[in-house]
Amino acid sequence: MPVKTLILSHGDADGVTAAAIAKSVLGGEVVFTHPAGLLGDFREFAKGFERVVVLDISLDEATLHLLNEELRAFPGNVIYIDHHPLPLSGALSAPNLEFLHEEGPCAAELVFRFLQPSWEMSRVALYGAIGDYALASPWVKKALEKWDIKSLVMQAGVLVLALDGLGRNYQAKRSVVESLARNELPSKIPGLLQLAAEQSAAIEKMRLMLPELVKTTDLLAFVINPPASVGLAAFYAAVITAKPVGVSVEEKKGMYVGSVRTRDPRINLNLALRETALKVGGSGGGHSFAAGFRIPLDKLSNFLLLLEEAINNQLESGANVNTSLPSMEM
Ligand SMILES: [Mn+2]
Repeated sequence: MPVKTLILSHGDADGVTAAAIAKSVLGGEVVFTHPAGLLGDFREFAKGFERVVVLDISLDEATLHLLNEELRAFPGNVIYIDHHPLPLSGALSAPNLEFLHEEGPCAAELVFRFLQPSWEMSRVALYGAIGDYALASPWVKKALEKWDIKSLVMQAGVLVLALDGLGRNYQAKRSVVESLARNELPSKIPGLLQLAAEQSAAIEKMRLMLPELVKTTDLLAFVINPPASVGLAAFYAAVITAKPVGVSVEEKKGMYVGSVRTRDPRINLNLALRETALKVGGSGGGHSFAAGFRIPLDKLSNFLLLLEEAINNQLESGANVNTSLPSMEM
């Protein structure tokens, strides 16, 4: 009898590919979650499973201790694989928990290395690496030598853009995980090619509209409710205004949910967001060059002021030199 497995994973390309690789080895059901929702989703869905696998979910400062208690009380085993910087207050530990954490590689690469599926699945891990701009690892460099780069980049692009277009359509994302777990080409999965083309066009349209939508301060370029991906709105907002940091937010369920991007290796967005979001009653974090946050709607201007101040402090102290800035060229 296979171990009854629940996979709790992030809904972006890295999370979806990580889930597909895990599913190809362990089987199981997939539920998508996010840092602030993990505790609630674990409580809601883990019951009745013998093993829970958590993938690509940044540990949330505010709920860390409650989550740890929840994992300890779970009668089965937990595998937690992630690559986001750890909270300042520590990590998880429990006798029934395997906690695999490494910064630098994407989560899909870590899952591949940990679970050792057939080599064929390395292609799926590479889609995740491209989605997360995590191409600098030794494993990725070796794996890239064994796949034709043209098809690989095309397939990764189709997958990443289509997943972006699917948004919160989790049912469709679960069926993408099924197909990827069988290593089917993204362009052969019904609907993805068209969705990717539409998403690409929407991003291009947004990029061309950004000069009218973007506002700036000394260090920040920001966009409220962009017509396409908040991550790319933040990225292009910084690029077109030549500001070190781009911020974009959209309203979701009475909160502002946002993305922040930088190309400046002296800036650590994870640290800046973890402290500033908390100060306005929200939560935030991620990677040093790409991170996210959720804050109450009425706190946006306050939050932007605090963020500006935090970034300014980092630039002046020069303490957070980040040498692993990934290539954004791909
Ligand atoms: Mn990731």
